[in-house]
Amino acid sequence: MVIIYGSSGARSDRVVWALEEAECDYEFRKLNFRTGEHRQEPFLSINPGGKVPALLDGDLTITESTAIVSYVGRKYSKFQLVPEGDLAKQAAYDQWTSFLITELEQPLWSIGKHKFALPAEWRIAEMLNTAAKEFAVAAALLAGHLDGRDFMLGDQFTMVDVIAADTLHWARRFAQPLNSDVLESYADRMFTRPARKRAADKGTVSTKG
Ligand SMILES: N[C@@H](CCC(=O)N[C@@H](CS)C(=O)NCC(=O)O)C(=O)O
Repeated sequence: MVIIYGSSGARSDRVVWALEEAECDYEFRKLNFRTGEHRQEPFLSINPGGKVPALLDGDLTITESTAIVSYVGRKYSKFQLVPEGDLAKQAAYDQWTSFLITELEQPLWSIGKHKFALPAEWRIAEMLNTAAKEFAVAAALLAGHLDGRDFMLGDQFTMVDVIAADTLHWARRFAQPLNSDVLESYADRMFTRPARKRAADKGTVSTKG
């Protein structure tokens, strides 16, 4: 059984959702951020960066949420949650994964950090407008891509949908407008998937938003 270290509302949400999509047995180990459990041993020996998610699968330790989500999809390949064989589809999967973490999540996380996550004395209010503009540009691009498509790669759900929808869920939680009916309805559709609901019922992921 795989072990996933995380905290509800953290990037471990996307991994738990991915594990549910893959119908993989897992044990969720919740770290208490308030007491700084993630910055102490034994967790630091698992991820010296002190961040979640981290996944243990036998002797293998993986960090970085998008890498873990893709690993889960590849390991449970019978569900075809990560493209195999078709080079163009693989490239599209990689392209959108990179876009989501570097173009969409990055300004959103800047907003989160400077609104509430960083210690108050580190926050820079002037960051917020710039990050909101950058987020709006990326969100508009994503909306253009999803217009007329059911899923990120067209007609088939893949793990890149987990990353996209989880990031849109963050935007909702941070009260960052999506300004797009396409994105709103896509996020709603993804969040009513049985696997995401199972994760929510287990209490390991955020349902706010
Ligand atoms: N790029 C990493 C980011 C991981 C990350 O920043 N995790 C946050 C929770 S969402 C964390 O553990 N923060 C604790 C801290 O920085 O002290 C990923 O995608 O997994």
